[in-house]
Amino acid sequence: MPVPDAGHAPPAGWPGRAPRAIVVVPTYNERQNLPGLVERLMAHEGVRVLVVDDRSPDGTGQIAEELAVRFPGRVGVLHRVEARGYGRSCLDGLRRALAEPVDVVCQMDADLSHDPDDLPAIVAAAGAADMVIGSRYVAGGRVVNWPLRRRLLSRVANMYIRLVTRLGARDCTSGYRCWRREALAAVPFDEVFSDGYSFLVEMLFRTARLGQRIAEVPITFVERREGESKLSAAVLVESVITPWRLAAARHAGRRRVRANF
Ligand SMILES: Nc1nc2c(ncn2[C@@H]2O[C@H](COP(=O)(O)OP(=O)(O)OP(=O)(O)O)[C@@H](O)[C@H]2O)c(=O)[nH]1
Ligand SMILES: [Mg+2]
Repeated sequence: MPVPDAGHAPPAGWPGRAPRAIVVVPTYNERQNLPGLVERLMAHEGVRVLVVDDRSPDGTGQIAEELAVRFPGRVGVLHRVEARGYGRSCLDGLRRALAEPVDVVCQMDADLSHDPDDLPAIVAAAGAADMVIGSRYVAGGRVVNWPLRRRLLSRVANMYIRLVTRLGARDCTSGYRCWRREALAAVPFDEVFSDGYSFLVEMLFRTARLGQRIAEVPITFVERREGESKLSAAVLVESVITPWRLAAARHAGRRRVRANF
């Protein structure tokens, strides 16, 4: 039995009023990209930003503080002191974001691979879904400037994840996402085990597992122009193993041995 999801629902508006959104942005050495990203997000009404910085050696944390002064009440900064990690940073940021008076909680990368202009469509789609994925792999979605090797890796990774976990989403590894507040709050944060990028698969799995409606909205993903990639061997290994851990939990749940989810 596939993990339930609602397929690829079309964007739907929020009846009555514009939703209040917060965007969690994990950063590690993004000083060249962060100001431009935040400025473009600030152009959207009702949008706040929470930067989660992992003591970036290039001073991104300080730049984030300056942005918080420039956009009071709309930009916040979380300086992490624990071990560095994409997944842990997102988790800490999402948890903090839930304390804000918002209707939806989003996350996106700082390197401008995710277009801030795609945000309104993603947030709008959360009017009719519990979680929305900014997706490269639904009709209208695109990837720009990725070498063939990288394209293949991403495609194969998604096939692998879908096969092992039975998730229905086309783009399980996109870091551009949005949850309705209640849907995100229902995820048991304390049980999340991923440190690196497999956090994305784990959160999607846990959300789907709760029976939440998941939609995908097409995005154009553009390869970063500034700064460096942080992919490590440990993070890659974790990405290969995580789908099996999730699948095992699914089977255990079915046999009612021990439901972790
Ligand atoms: N806080 C925090 N952020 C991180 C960490 N690693 C990556 N990030 C951020 O997470 C986002 C995605 O990381 P990227 O390095 O762009 O990963 P990627 O898109 O797979 O790789 P690229 O092709 O280089 O863009 C970016 O905003 C990074 O700055 C980390 O350990 N801690
Ligand atoms: Mg990137």
